[in-house]
Amino acid sequence: PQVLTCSASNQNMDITDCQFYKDSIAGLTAKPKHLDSKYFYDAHGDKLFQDLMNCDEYYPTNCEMEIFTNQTADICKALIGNGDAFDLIELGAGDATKSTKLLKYLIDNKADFTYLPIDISENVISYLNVTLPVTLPGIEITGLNGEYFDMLKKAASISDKRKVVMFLGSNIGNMPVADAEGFCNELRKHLSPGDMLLIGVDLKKNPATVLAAYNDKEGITKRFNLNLLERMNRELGANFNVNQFDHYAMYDPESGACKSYLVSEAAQDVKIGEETISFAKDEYIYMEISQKYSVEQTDKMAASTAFKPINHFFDGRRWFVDAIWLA
Ligand code: AVJ
Repeated sequence: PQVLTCSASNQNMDITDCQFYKDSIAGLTAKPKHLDSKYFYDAHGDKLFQDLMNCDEYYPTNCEMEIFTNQTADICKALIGNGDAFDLIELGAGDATKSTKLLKYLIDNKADFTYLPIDISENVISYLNVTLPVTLPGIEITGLNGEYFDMLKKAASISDKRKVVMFLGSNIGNMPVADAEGFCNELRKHLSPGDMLLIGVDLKKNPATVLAAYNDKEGITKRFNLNLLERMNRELGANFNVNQFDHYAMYDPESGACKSYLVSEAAQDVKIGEETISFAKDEYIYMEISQKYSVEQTDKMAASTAFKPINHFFDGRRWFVDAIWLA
């Protein structure tokens, strides 16, 4: 099914029925104020995230690219297993640059698989459906636009093949640890023994390195965060003045939590639909967590959610791990 947005193109939709609206109001009327980082990814946010991946300080993408470039065959052989047909499902595919490394190897080696990218961004899925058959001739692709578990159910309803799920780029980091564990538990319930998860996790490292990645000099991370306010202006008819908000990032090396906030530089009122949201000067909106783990923590998480970690692939600096978890 199509995912509805609340933009002007859906004039017939009552804004108060829109999930983005409901979540935004709930978050901005809560104490402390918060928003959900999954809404970062409209077309503008997708573009800003691409810029982020290309900026000097944002290392996770480069680490995972290095792993997929240097260890392509080992990773793919582990995923192929005995060679039976499988569904390769990617949660949060984005522009699929990293997975393309693996997809190309799988196609060149005649692996029998269908690629099912799942993404919350409608923009991303239509892009992949059009471009991947051109860059990867012979690929079988079914793009799924929606929430992860809804789309996993849909994937299971159209095929009963073995499932290999990819959850890359430390997307798992966008949940606090307890939620991440709940997520892996839920994911495991959608899988059967023999299915696999290839999970990319950003590891704890020098705190200055982590913080710099979420506080880049060019201010791309700031614009990436502010884009969510701008998206509310575009799609919900809100009237945020983004010049009145500053970005604040922090990293706590003990817990591994890296968090982003937007701080109101003045006392101000913002209208969203029928609601008025008041900000005190210096009041913050908690925008995003990017949780970092130790390898031991990821292994424990696998075990406590009924997975068995069977492979670990690291970059040269051991800043990032792509692990294979067997269901
Ligand atoms: C796409 C969720 C992996 O948390 O590192 C990048 C998003 N936020 N810079 C991350 C993000 C700020 C990114 N993930």
